[in-house]
Amino acid sequence: YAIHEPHSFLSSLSVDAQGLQNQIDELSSFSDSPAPSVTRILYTDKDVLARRYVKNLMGLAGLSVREDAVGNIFGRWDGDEPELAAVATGSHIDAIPYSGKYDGVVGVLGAIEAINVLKRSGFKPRRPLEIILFTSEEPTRFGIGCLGSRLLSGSESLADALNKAADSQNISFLDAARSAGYAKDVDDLSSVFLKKGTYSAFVELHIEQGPILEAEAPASLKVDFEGNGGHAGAVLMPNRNDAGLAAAELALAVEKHVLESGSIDTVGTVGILVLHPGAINSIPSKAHIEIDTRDIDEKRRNNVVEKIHQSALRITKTRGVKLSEFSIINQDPPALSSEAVIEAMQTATRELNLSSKLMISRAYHDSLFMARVSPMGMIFIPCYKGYSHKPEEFASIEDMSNGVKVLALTLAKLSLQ
Ligand code: HGY
Ligand code: MN
Ligand code: MN
Ligand code: MN
Repeated sequence: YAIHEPHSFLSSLSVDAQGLQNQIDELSSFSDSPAPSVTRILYTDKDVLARRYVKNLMGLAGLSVREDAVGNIFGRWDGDEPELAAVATGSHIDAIPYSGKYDGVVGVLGAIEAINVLKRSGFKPRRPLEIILFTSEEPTRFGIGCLGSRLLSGSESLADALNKAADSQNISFLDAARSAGYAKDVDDLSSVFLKKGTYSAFVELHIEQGPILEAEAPASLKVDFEGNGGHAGAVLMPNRNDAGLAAAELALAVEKHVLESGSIDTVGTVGILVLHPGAINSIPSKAHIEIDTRDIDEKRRNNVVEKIHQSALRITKTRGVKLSEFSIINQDPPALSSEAVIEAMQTATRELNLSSKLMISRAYHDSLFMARVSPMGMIFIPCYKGYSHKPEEFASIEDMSNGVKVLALTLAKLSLQ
């Protein structure tokens, strides 16, 4: 199973970089916000169109395509020994509101191009190669990040939670999935769980989204405060228990606890703050806030979560509001890449005369959960000023083309092991 002479094989790795850029541009047109921003939320019409676009490209690449009950999409290239555990790669195409067109997409369209690069070079894999388009890596619609990969990695709690989950319009997860053509006569989502040993390795190509190295320990919290509300003019200050100001105080407490952690690696923000009834002259009677806090050190991150909880309890006392919800949506441990996969990626990079360095990802990725079921590694390509989750997100054709070549060569190596 030796691949061709390294030099001739390496020089045969040619990426259709312009074609890849055109596909990225075309995929970005399936969006619910005006260009250059991209908004593509799980199971919406635009998400369904984008999925169809990707499935078509997988078919054109000669991959056999299948989808599971929640819409994880698999494109498979059987190798000489199809019964062996496959080498997998992939990422996501859902996009948070008003974000960019590269986050996740580079790891899906780039993976298809990597397969085309290998096919064009005449390479024949020993192990099957499989591309995975993970359903809903972003937490937008049902509040949980990495929904598809979390299920694939066997999360019983998520399989149960999704049976009862609903979005902000009160559409249940299963109804939303069915509207997109999934979860047909399925009510037990554990059918999505991967069988042990399905993959011998998993590699994800992704834009950097900001520079440092290891895996990330993300946590997200939902908090609701309730007060009596009332007329913004008539109720005197001593008689108020303003839920909005309670939420504002908790948001500032998040920042305080994060900054007090003693490490630059601790981060936190409040990305969602909803006030009810939402009228300028009505004292908020309800406030709903969602908190995202992360660290590369799990203990330090858990310490911040605990302090946020203490602050929420303190605020209910000092402000006389009710804490009607304080729930930890996810509090995930970090994941480390596998030495063997790192070795394959570094060798590939060296053979392609490209420079590389070990990195931490402060963003989480589907790799965080694939690491629970297979040796994992990630290939990051630079992106303009590390910008991401905003329309200015940009990766150059050269960097994407280099990323695709490293991915192609890494997949080739891992498929021969
Ligand atoms: O939030 C994240 O880190 C990822 O982009 N969903
Ligand atoms: Mn993202
Ligand atoms: Mn991403
Ligand atoms: Mn709530």
